[in-house]
Parts: sequence; C-alpha cells; structure tokens
Amino acid sequence: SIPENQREAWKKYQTKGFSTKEEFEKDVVRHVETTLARSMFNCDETAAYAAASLAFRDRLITEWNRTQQRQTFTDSKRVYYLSLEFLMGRALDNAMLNVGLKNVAKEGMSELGFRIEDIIEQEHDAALGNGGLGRLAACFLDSMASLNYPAWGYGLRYRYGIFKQEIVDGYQVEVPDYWLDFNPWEFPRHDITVDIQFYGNVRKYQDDKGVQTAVWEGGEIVKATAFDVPIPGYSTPTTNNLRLWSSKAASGEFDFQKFNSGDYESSVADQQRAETISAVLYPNDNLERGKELRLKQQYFWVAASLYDIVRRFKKSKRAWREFPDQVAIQLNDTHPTLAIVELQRILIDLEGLEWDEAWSIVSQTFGYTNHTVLPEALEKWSVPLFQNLLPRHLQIIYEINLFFLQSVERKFPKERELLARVSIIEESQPKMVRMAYLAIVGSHKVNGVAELHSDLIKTTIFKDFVRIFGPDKFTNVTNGITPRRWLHQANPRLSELIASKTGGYDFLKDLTMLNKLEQFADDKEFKKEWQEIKYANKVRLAKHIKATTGVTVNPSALFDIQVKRIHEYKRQQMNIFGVIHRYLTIKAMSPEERKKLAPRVSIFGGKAAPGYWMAKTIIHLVNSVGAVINKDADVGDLLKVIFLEDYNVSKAETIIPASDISEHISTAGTEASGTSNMKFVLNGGLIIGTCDGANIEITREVGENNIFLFGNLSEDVDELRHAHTYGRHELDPNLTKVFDSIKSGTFGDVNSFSALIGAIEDHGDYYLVSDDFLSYIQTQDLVDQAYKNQDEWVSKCIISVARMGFFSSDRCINEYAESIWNIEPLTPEDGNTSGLGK
Ligand code: RUG
Repeated sequence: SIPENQREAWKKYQTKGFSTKEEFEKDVVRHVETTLARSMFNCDETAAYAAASLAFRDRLITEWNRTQQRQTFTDSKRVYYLSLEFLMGRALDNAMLNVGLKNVAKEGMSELGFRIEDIIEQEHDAALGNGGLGRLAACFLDSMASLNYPAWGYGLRYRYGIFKQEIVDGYQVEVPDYWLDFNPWEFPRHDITVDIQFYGNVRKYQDDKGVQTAVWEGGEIVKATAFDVPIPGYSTPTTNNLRLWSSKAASGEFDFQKFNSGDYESSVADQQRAETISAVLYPNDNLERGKELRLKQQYFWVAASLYDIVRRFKKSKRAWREFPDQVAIQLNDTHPTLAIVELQRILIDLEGLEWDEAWSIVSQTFGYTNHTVLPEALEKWSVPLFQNLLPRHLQIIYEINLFFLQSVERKFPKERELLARVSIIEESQPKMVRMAYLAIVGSHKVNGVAELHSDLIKTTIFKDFVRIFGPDKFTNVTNGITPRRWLHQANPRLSELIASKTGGYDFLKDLTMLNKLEQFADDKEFKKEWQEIKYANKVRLAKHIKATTGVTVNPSALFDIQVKRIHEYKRQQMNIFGVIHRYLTIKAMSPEERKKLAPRVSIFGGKAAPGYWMAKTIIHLVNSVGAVINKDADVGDLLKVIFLEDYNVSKAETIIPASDISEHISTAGTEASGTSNMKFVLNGGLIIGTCDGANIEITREVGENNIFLFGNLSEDVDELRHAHTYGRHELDPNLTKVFDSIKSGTFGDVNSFSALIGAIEDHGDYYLVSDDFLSYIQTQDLVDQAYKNQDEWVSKCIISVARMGFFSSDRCINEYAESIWNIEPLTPEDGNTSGLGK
C-alpha cells in the first residue's frame, strides 16, 4: 500500500495529456525539441507527424493505464483475441477521431505551420496482415474498446509486414516493407519477456505415489518480448491493449566466446535464427503451405500469450476451475489452435491438474472462428515435423484425440469409418494433424462468419462434428466493420451529412440510427449534397490515379471497383474478361450507339501471394488490357482500365468512398463473408455480386432492388463442376470471343495468358467463370442502364446506406460477447480506481 502523502504527489503530477489547442501545441513543440532533438528550423512534415503522434500517444497511454487498472481492480472477465494478423492501417487519424480531438489537432498544427492532411499522409501503414482476416481483427479491436469490453489482442510483431507491391512492366514485383523505422504507437516492454522452448525431448517419470509426469527437456530457447499498442475506443476513455511479441535469442546479444575466437559468422547465428521467428508475415491469403517456420511462429506467439494470460490469472489467486469464468480466448482461424494444447500442457505438466479437470477448463475457455471452407486454406501439419519441433505437444494431441475418438465410439459404436473421418490425426503418408478438428474438439463454440458460410461448414467440412457435438456448438456471427474508420475517417463529408440529418454523430456508436436517412431518399436538396460528396470523392481518386498511373480518368464516368486480394476464387479474371467483352462491344458500336453508353472506369487493386503464379498472371492481364484500351483514342473516355499499385488500408480509405459500383463476384460458396462489400455499401456505392458470403445478408437488408446479383447458386456448384469433369462443358460464346481476342495477340504476348485461359477451356473451369459469364455481362448491362437514371441511382444508394446498420462490428462484437465469451462491458464509471494500490 502507498502512503497518503506519496499518493498525493503522484496524483498531483499525473500525466493527463492535452485537451486544448494550446496544450496540444505545447506537447508537439516539446516533442520536436526534446524527443526528436529538432527545432522550428528543421521540423519537416515527418518530424511534425512524429511529434503530433507522440502528443496523442501521451494522452492514450494515460487512459490505457487507467483502463488496465480498472480492469485489474474490478477483476472482470477478459477476452483475449488471438490473431496472427492485425491489419491496423494508420493510427494517427484514427486516434484523433476516436478521442474526439481532431479539430484541436488540426488548428494546432496549422498554427505551427502544417496541414493536418499532409501530416496524416506521413504515416506508414501498420500492415501486419494479408486481407480480410487481419482487417477484421483490427475492426474488432476498435469495437471492443469502443464498447468498453475488457479485451486484449495478442499477435506477432513482424519486422516486415505484408510486402509492398510495385508494378513493373505490368507485372507484380514484391518489395520488403520495413515499417518499424519509426513507430510512435508501440511501447516496448523490455521487462515483459517469456522464454519459449522448441525441439528437445520428453522424459516421463513416476513419482513416489506412482503418478506419471512428463518433462520436456533440452532443445532451444527463444525469448519473446512484449510490445504494446494502445487501442483507443471511440468516444470513451477505454483504451485497450494489443500486445505483439517479438523474438530474440535467449542467450543475449551474441556468443562472445565464438566472437573472441574469430568465428564472427556463427557468433551471431543464434541471434539471427531467433529473430527470424518474428521477422516476416507469411504473405498468403487463404493458403497454408506447412512450413516449419510458420509453425514456429504459431507456437512462439501462443506460448508467450498464454504465459501472460495465465500469469495474470494467477495473480487473482482464484482456483483453477474459475479460469473460464475469468478468461475467454477467441481463436481467429486455426492459426492459434496450439493454444488449446499449450493450456492443457500448462495445467497438467506444470500446475499438476488431473487430465479431465484440465481438459474441462480448456474446452470451456476457447472459442474458434472458422473463416474458410477452401481445402487449400485448411491447416494441416505433418506429424514428423510436429514431433521434432514440439514433442510434448504432439503427445498431448494424441491423447486428446484418443479420448475424443473413444467418446465418438461410445456414441456411434457401429461407425468405424466415422472415426477415421473425424480423427485429429489424418492417416496419410506422412500422418498429418488436422488443426480445424483440434480447434473444434478443444472449443466450446465454433462459428462461421456469415450465414451461408456458417450453414456450409455445418453441412460440408464439419458435418460429422455436428452429429457428434450437436448443432448448438456451431453458430454464426456475421462479420462487421467499424463505422469509425470506414465511414467517419474515410468519408468525413458523408459522415457530416449523415450527422446533420440523424441528430449528431451518435450513429457512429449505434449504426442502426442510419435508418433515419431513408426518409431523405427522395429529398432533392439532400440528394444533391449526396451526389456532390460522391463526385468529390471520385475527383480525389482520379487525382490519385493520375499521380500513380499517369492515366486521366473522367470523374463523371461510372467507377467500377474491385479491390481485394487477387485469387482465382474471387474471380478478378472474370472481371477483366468482362472488360474485354465491353471493349469489343464498344469497338463494334456505331457512333449513335456509343452516345447512349455510360462511360466507365474499371479499377482493380490487390496483391497476389508471391508464389501464386495464376494470380500474378491475372494482374499482368489487367495491366496489359489497360495498356491497350487506355491508349485507344477511338474508345476514349468510354472505357478506362486501371490497376492501382500496392492496395492497402490507407489506400482503401481513398478508394472505397469513390465507388459507384463494386464487384464481389466470387464463385458461390467460396467467399466466407467478405467485408469490403460492407464498406462499399456504407460509403454509398452499389454492389454487383454473386449469392455468396455476406452479399446474401446485404441483399436481405438493402432489398433486392438495390443490389445487382447474378450467377449460379452455391447448391448448384458441385453439379456444375461434376458436369465439367465429365466433358459436358461448352464455353459461353461471349467468353470464347474474349479468348479469341486474347489469343490473337490484341493484348500482347499470347503465351503469357494461356494458363489462365487453359484453366477454363481445358482444366474443368473449377471456379465456373464460363457458367456465370453470360449472367455477369447481362447484369453489367443492367448496371449501365440503372446508372443512366441518376435520380433513381442516388435514391438506391441512400436507401442502401440507411439499411446498413446491421453490419457494424459493434453488433458483431456484442454477439460474440453474449453468445460466446460471456463477458460484460466495463464502463469507466463502473471502476472505482480511487482505492488502487491499497
Ligand atoms: O476469405 C475470408 C473472407 O471471406 C472473410 O471475410 C475474412 C474475415 O472473416 O476472412 C477471409 N480469410 C479466410 N482470410 N484468410 C482466411 C483463411 O485463413
């Protein structure tokens, strides 16, 4: 306990952070002059960004401390969100808006001689993720803090996030993204470290009472160090924590003995090997490659996180059986599944609990979110690799499997094949550990991320498990997005207009309030303002296009956008084939017909995994088509094709508000949810899409008249694929014409694109491009017609935005909290921090 006089002194000098413009300026100047050792004479925009960020960081960390104290003091149940990816984007703008001091900062910076917009642009995206899965985790952090949930994120602090994409001669080139050069948003916690063990072997021995104990010995130790990133809630003092782990050699800096003996190279080898673990994010989206380093990353991160979680729980001195009342852990996909095994290991090997008691605690603690049904994305690890890297964990997995299979056998005694089907160990050559099955067996709830997806996992990949555990274990939580970043930050003018009609900015905390907009769907004045905002956003994007590609696009044209990871299942190839079809159609049109056509700009963006050759070919084709069409004076403004380099979160904030129509055109049943579909509609754009993922629920909310749906349904996919395999596959004639033009060399070297065409013509058209092509181009014609009637179009957009309330990640987090985590918000008034330290 702290004596009263000391307490007073602490309180008196407690950091509070600025709240007025003057205080802000004072903090900025202090940081420029002391932290950065510069002055007004050499403070450039980078230094100004750094100082402004540090001023905000000071504020955040004060609230961060209070939030953590409140959570500890009230001893409330916490949720831990384990994700290998957090695609955070930029922090400064978000922090300014969430704490409600952007105007203060804007005026303050202006008095110091800087434009806030230029300062924001200095920040490097924190790009610790590939795509939807990582961005979802970032939206969840924002919602958990905004709703005052006691929640922590745990991840890896990659030295290199997702690579930077450059387009050179139409091809993707990957460049390393060293984002940590200067990062004012993280706090290194050199005092919070965990030793993580790898390799070695397991010795079993019996004590005097005949109890068997396993000891994991030998091998290699790597040190995990914590780096904390404050996560400010919107319009609340709650500031949560994202803890990222960084790896270092446990033995210190380097081997001095080797160094002294002149063996310089191997003196640093241990250090380098250890640092490799958190060095780089695997750049695959929806693909697992089974590399040892990836498994090492997974164990390193979950072991450090669990050590931390258990250490925090043990401070409360509660009995172990209370663990699930205090701790909920959500597994973002199967990447953190080892956490299940690690907790069981801690409880039985280190804490001495009986297997059954331990297992009951473990399985009540975890929830597992599945994000894909694609077979290539379902994680499996080879047993020999596991045996070598994590020998004790493999034993525990075998034991978990044994008890699980015994229970299945008791329930379904006559079904031998069922046992093989659901076994966590696949009897292949080599044997494999099926991580999704382990995640299901070790969790109390399993959820999919959109209704169709959650139904599909129950009827396909996890069908047997529904029989075994019953349907209640499986649930759906449809994804959501944070309206703070994806409306207020990305589209401030639209946010302001909405606020003017809905009674202030409360809609950012309760997105269902958007429904008040529906009454303005026919309001002339309102529609005019709405259109002006969209146009201004398109002008902003047109400028970006000009600056980055040199191509001039007309902001009055229909902006048709598909930005997301490049993947065959997402079907960017169908989009570009559609563009070629449009080009050929325009070329064949009379001048009179051309006059009736709505000019279009087809915009693509997204990264291909470096080893995904077909995806890279799609990028090459888009660029090759653009190079021809954009130079064709005969076509002029009627059609332009743009590939935007290096799509990332901050670019998305410029691109998404500028869309008229966006494309979400995956083969039905393949896109688990999609979240950019929600972002585009929230920003007043319409969608052309398939009946897939969250498109289905978006349709239900906005109404069928306000979305352009096309294509085969997921229930027809198997039959169509079967038909292709057995030779009844006739290509759509429109697509054949497109292929003919590519084959004739219209878009450059024919051979470059032969695999792309071959996949459809000769190899079964797995993604059903040909089957959906006619429906796609016909629906694009409907888009053209609809766009010509601007008055109706704008009404559709307003009605759609008004009905998007459901897709807030706040709704989503409340569902997780209630139906999976069983946690309550801890609002700042709840926590009486005055007795802290007593
Ligand atoms: O592909 C899915 C998206 O459909 C989904 O919206 C997103 C968030 O739930 O997750 C994506 N995903 C799935 N990313 N990686 C995987 C498989 O590991």
